[in-house]
Amino acid sequence: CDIGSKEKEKTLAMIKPDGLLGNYTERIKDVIVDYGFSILREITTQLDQDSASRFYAEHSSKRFFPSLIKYMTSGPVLVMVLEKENAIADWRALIGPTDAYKAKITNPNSIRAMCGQDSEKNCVHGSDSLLSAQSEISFFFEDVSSALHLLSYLFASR
Ligand code: RTP
Ligand code: MG
Repeated sequence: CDIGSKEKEKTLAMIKPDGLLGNYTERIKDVIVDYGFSILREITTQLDQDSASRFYAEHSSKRFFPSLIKYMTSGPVLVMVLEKENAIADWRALIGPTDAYKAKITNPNSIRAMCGQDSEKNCVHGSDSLLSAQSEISFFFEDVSSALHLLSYLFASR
């Protein structure tokens, strides 16, 4: 491979219910593509209590957890696997700080400044580490693709 070429990295991005309701999907996707990310996978789904609680399990003891689950289950979400060099950190930088109200002041060009409202309704999610990116991608995608893989393997070996 070329000297100086860097490994691509994958991250999980999500447009939360307020982002979909506010019709921000196309604007967010334009930003994603403008910044050089490839959208490898994409699914629109409705989280239920159980799946939202498992997805945000790290926050289960926080005061804001019940409200977070109510918010995340209030409508469909659009989940994407994004790929580029340094995708995890770059996507986190692009979405801006958790509190969208603060983002409008400190990071006015961020995605949360564009479509979020406050410390909860911040319209997008991004994985925060390599480990969480891997587990969040399998949470939504790998199970299906590995099941299909296994099926095609079983079928081919008949
Ligand atoms: P995310 O996981 O959704 O990308 O957000 P994040 O890393 O920036 O923030 P995190 O601390 O992981 O919080 C997860 C989500 O919980 C809601 N939240 N509400 N009311 C509050 O003080 C509060 N703090 C966090 C937000 O929706 C946040 O994105
Ligand atoms: Mg987080």
